[in-house]
Amino acid sequence: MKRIIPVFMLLLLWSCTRQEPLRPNIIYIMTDDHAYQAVGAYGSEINSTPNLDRIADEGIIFRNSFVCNSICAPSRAALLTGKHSHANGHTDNRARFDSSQVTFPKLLQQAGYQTAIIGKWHLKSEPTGFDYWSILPGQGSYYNPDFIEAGRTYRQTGYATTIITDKAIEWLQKRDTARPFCLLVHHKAPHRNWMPDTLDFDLFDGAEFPVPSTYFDTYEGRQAAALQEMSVIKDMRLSSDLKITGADGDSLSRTEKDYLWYLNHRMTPEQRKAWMKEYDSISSAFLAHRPEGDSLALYKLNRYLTDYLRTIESVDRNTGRLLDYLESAGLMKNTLVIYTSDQGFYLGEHGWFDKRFMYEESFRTPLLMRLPEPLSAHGDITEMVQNIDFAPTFLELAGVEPPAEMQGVSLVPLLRGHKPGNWRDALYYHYYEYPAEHAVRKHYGVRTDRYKLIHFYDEIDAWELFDLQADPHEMHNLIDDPAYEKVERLLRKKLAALRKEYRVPEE
Ligand code: SGN
Ligand code: CA
Repeated sequence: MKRIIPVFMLLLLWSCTRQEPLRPNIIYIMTDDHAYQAVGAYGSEINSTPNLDRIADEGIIFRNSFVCNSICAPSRAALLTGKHSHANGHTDNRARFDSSQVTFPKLLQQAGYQTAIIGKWHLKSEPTGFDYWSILPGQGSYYNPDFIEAGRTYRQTGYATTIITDKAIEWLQKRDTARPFCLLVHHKAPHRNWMPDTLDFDLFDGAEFPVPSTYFDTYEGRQAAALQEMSVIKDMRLSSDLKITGADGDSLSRTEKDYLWYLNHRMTPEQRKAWMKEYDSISSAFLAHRPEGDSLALYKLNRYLTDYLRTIESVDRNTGRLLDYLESAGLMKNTLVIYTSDQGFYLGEHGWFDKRFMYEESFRTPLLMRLPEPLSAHGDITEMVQNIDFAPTFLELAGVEPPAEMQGVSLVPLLRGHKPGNWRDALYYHYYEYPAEHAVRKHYGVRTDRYKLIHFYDEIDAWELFDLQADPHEMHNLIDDPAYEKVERLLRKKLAALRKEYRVPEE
């Protein structure tokens, strides 16, 4: 009897603390290059996103969400595998995804989930682990995009963001309602060259956006930042990026020729007519008073942001359509809805567009979640999370033990409203794609809640240290400042420990 009581007590305790897997539906919406600076819920000063904000208002907003490698295909590989780039083998956009690896869609499928992916894929090998996939080849097209579906390529007339949303809703309508599902909706927008839907041409007309305080950065003390080729002023093209035609005179540049070819060969006559009406008048106004110097710099920023934000308007509107569908189908209660981006982006900060650097604007992503019942977290989550955490999170929710090889951490305790005392206190980051477009040098680094240490290596050898509290825009490299010697020592130790923990090979 004496022995039976403790066993009985233990069993009782176990049954009380054991959480039944929720097995909710999962809808993961990911855009391509959507900066948190352009999301209403994050305090955007340049646009509003009421439908994205609805996810945050009814759920949670992650204040510190990051990627492990700020570029498209590696970010997608990290999402699928729950591993850093060196561990999943997908370190840059040129790689081909090794689809024989363990991924969360495969494991969800084995656990009885229906899985689907619609939209941008960018991993070269065919998707595996999905019951249904309909993907854009490569970067995809904003207008009349091609889709690859079960080995067949076909073109669909319309605007990519709307078509991808239509396809998502159609798939939801046709699915087997007896089983939970995981649907990945991967938009092309707002990727370069920022081609808006003709519906959104009246937005931001003639707008003058606030100029980031770092727009005219001269990169003192930051060697790699000075060497990049992603400057709005120097590298952004008037033609394909800003849609100004005729500025080249008679000798059209290759990019202008490509842009015109796209308008003439990809668009329908109606789309082209609406497009030309909009951009011919913008081009004429530009050519009539050709701005120069600082006024050209500001003109380019405003023109860039106008089109970038117009493409986001369509993402917001279509996300609203998807949320409305979930509501009307009675799916809100048992579906986890996530909105995020494959990485952050520069909207003129440091004078830039594009991403790649470990600096805050491209390292961070927006991350909003609307939770299924009974997950009870609400409002802000401030713990540092990273895109390698999605896979273990989805698996835990589905009642599947995440494989030991996954390096991310399940976010489920945070979604339950708990504040785990031992949450990670530092993040590891590593960017590899050099030499390549935009000329961002290879680098890796560590970020804590207050400091960041970055090592640019290979062709250059430069260390940077930032105090994010004193210098949130990362303008002052403190690596040679004796007052920060102790901080630097601790960060180097932390970095070495993370590289050991994640088994990062020596460069
Ligand atoms: C294209 C863009 C680049 C961008 C890469 C990677 N150039 O090559 O500006 O950095 O994609 O983007 S473009 O002239 O073709 O638009 S990613 O999101 O796929 O990583
Ligand atoms: Ca991207």
